[in-house]
Amino acid sequence: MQLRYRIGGLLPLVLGLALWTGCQRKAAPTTPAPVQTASVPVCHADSLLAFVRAQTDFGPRIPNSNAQKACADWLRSCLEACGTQVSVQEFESLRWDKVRLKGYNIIASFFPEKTNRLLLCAHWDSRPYADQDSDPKAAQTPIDGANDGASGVAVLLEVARILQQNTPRVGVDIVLFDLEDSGKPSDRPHAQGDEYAWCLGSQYWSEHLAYGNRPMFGILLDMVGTENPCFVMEATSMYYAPDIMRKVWEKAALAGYGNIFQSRASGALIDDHLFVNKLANIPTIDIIHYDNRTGSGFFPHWHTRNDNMDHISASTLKIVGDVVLSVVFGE
Ligand code: AHN
Ligand code: ZN
Repeated sequence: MQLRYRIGGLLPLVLGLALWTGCQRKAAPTTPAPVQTASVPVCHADSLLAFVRAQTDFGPRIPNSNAQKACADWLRSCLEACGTQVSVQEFESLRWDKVRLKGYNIIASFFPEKTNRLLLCAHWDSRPYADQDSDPKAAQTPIDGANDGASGVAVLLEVARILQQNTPRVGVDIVLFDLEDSGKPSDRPHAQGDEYAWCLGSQYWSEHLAYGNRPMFGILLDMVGTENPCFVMEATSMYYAPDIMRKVWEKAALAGYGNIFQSRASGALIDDHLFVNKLANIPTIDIIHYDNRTGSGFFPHWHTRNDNMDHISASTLKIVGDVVLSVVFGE
């Protein structure tokens, strides 16, 4: 009785399994082959860290300084070593107080013959004033800008190194903007048009863009290297390039970084992407550490003397770099 019961219980299961495997076998020829995803190269954490340190070792890369010129030369040769054409766009702009600043935008064009192209950009200058420092006496001190400046550039130098060995279907323009961070110090009275005192390099680049193979879209990296990163769907990016934002955030989520690339919205920021969108008409998003639940909204050491190498995280840099590579090699 007990035995018959057991057999009776097993039989449908065995039959069911046979039918199921049979179905599987029959269905196989008509099932489309899985989509072949091109293999995507990844960043090296050590290399990323070394690229940040190499920049901060010059000291603050502030306008009209020796460090600025030395770092510009180094960035140029670093990109040239990746086997591509590099040009340096020299220009002059007026600071908020009408002081004349010399600037150097550094432009590397990978696979210039390709018509479908992407723009990857970051600012390489550092802020001349630690005007958010807890010590007001530091307000005149220039900062290292390890996160605010060097982090985004480090990711792009690593992408450049990888582009030397791996060829995506699209061409890539890497543009390192100068004079992003010379905006008015926070203790000065606010005036209309102050936003134009920021992002002088991207304004110049966008206004002097030669017609060629224009990038289809752009990604700006800013403050992408601290511990506990938080990237949100920033409103200027969502206004000009919502599809790009969703595309990049989807790639990040697929890679398991949905907790870092959050689907929350933020207010509109003034950053280089605003001018690239407005003046160059290239839909461009900003991957920027922004958490509107805390103080300034930016990372804790923003515009302070503590924005230095001590607070740089190799794993954050690698996460951002790998997401950028998944976009570049997914196009
Ligand atoms: C302003 O604070 C106006 N914009 C933030 C953009 C920025 C500053 N990125 C780096 N430093
Ligand atoms: Zn800044």
